[in-house]
Amino acid sequence: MDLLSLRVKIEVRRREPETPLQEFRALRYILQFFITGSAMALGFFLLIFLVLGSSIQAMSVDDLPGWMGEINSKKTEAEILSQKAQIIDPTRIIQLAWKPRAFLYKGFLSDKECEHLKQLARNKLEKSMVADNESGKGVLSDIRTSSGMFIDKGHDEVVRRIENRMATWTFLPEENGEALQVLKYEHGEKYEPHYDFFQDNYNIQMGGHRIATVLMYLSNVTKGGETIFPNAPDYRVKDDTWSECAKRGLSVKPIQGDALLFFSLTTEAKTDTSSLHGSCPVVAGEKWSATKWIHVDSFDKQRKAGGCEDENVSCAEWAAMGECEKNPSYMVGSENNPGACRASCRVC
Ligand SMILES: O=C(O)CCC(=O)C(=O)O
Repeated sequence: MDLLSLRVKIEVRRREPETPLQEFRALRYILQFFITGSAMALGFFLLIFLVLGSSIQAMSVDDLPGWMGEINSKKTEAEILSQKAQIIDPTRIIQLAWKPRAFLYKGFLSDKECEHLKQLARNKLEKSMVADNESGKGVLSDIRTSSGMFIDKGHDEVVRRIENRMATWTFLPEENGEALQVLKYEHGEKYEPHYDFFQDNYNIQMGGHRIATVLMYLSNVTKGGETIFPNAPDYRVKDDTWSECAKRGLSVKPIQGDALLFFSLTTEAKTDTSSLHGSCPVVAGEKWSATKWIHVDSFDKQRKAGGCEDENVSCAEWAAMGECEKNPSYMVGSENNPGACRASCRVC
């Protein structure tokens, strides 16, 4: 056989069609290649996903700057809590009435905060007093039969946080608030309807009238203990879950954690008689509440009667604009309640 015919024979052999077994093997290799490749790729992505997932879970919102719109990622727990304390959720606020202006904030305090305030008060409760209309001094009275005590402003971190939250909600500065009063009403105890604005010349000297009150409920009450506004209409049909007393006017059931904000002065800064309010007697269970009275002016800074100082850096400017004549109660005041710009108004 010459070389040429041998080559032709080899070529012919090479081009011989593959047997079905050979075709099957080739197909199997291709399939194996694809399946192994896809499984490896899938495994690789799964691994990446697991590693990333667990590290994201281990991070908090504070490890991901900007993740939830926050600005500073390195904060202490106290800072985070106080930042949260500032957050007011408008979806939890119910506008109850415009006369008086009254709003209910559902879940304003956490259960822990309620417990904390009750714990601070528990061993220090004394029979409540009311302000005497003549002298303004505290006196015992049948009008109010609860027991109470005061927690100093800024007493601890929790109290500071709550006071800060109240200032944010009411848009009224913390310095205008009195110390927090915690009250406990037992069976049959009540607070007859009264005004929070003053009718005496003594109390008004410190911070002027009380403009608003924040009343926080620290417990649930089985029956009774509702806060009532007898001069404000309430068109709801009240079933047997309400006490008889609560059926005479706008009333609010004490629910642990809820806070009631109402204003004792109108938007024209006049005393609002529709703000008459009280606490119905407790019929079953006991009622705990905490009250913050807020004044029109700073309660922390006590004015010295007869003193001759400007209390605001803008006094001279306001006086030059004629405010001493246009706004005498604030600028000049009276002997018992001196104004803020006596020096610039030249009345001392
Ligand atoms: O406890 C209440 O519902 C009313 C309390 C109150 O009237 C007050 O503290 O001024």
